[in-house]
Amino acid sequence: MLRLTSATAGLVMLALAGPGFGQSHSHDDNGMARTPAPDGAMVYFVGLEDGATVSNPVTLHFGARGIGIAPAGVEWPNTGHHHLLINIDPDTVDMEFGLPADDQHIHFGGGQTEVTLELPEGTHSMFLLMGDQNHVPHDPPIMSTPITITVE
Ligand SMILES: [Cu+2]
Repeated sequence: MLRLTSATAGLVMLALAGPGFGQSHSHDDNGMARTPAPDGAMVYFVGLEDGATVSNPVTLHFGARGIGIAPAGVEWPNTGHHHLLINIDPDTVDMEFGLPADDQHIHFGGGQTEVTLELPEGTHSMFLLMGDQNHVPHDPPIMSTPITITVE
């Protein structure tokens, strides 16, 4: 289990309650039109290298290039908001629909660009994935290189 620090939990709660979240999707329908990714857009962890060893609390900083940050529910061109996926295989993410929200799929629907987490000791993989105003990944998805960090 992950535990958000109290300072960030409120922000995450806001993100979960934000507009556009909670729409149920059926794989029987055609999904919603995906937002095209701006050319060259990318997201990345700032100042954190693959294989790093860190200690709690762990603060992660999210970088974006070639795309702006906007809150969820706001339709502005060439923008999106960050999602942090922890211990998720990127190949298993359904890019056609809004991302789930749970301990392993953390939304930053307020436009936040950092989070402080208490992570269990051990090794964790993680990556960033941008979502549009409806929490749906862009087309093509704007995803960071996955990294693995060890918390001790
Ligand atoms: Cu989202």
